[in-house]
Amino acid sequence: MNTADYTLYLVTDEVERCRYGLVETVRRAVEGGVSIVQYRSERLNHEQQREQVLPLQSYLRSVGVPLIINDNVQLAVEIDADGIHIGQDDMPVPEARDLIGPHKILGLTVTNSEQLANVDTKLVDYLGCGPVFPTITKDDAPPPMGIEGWVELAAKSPLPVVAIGGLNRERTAAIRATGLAAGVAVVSYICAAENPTQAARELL
Ligand code: TZP
Repeated sequence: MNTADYTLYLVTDEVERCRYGLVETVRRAVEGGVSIVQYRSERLNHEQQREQVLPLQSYLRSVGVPLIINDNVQLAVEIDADGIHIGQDDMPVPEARDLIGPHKILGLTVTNSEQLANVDTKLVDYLGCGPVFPTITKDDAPPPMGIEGWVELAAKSPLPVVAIGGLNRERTAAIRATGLAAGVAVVSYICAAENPTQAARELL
């Protein structure tokens, strides 16, 4: 299994919703303690994503923070990212693992027990579980599972679980208090924050 520090997992928003642009917002957040970053764009095409992610990758390499690419497995391979995160409707896990090789991090989104039961623990490194709370960031997100729903899934998980969806300071504290989270993942709480460094600190 490949491992990473998932404690504070920043998923990037579209650049126009990153208050200080992509790299500067991430830089400020890393200063506040972000331990891993996922590059995510639902709007840009492959070339645009590549152009946008390269400077981010070069910054993250300089500070030793891993870069995960959302969905676009091909891009992750091309730029030699540290890993990928895929959803249930994206590329099948075995195909994604074949493409990235055995040493990269592979994260999978799980939203219910049936999906959890079907996870191939030999191929997947961690699970993203959510949305825990309502989110305005992901248009096609399923209904929120609440803390109880999240605990039910996380308690059964054979892999490290990262909580996502509508997380702020109080909700993150509640998730961490369960003792079941390998980490918490946020988009808007950090990307839209006036002070991303402070926002990140609040989630630790
Ligand atoms: N997957 C489930 S919820 C979500 C993703 C990518 C978005 C979370 O964004 P926010 O702004 O932290 O609620």
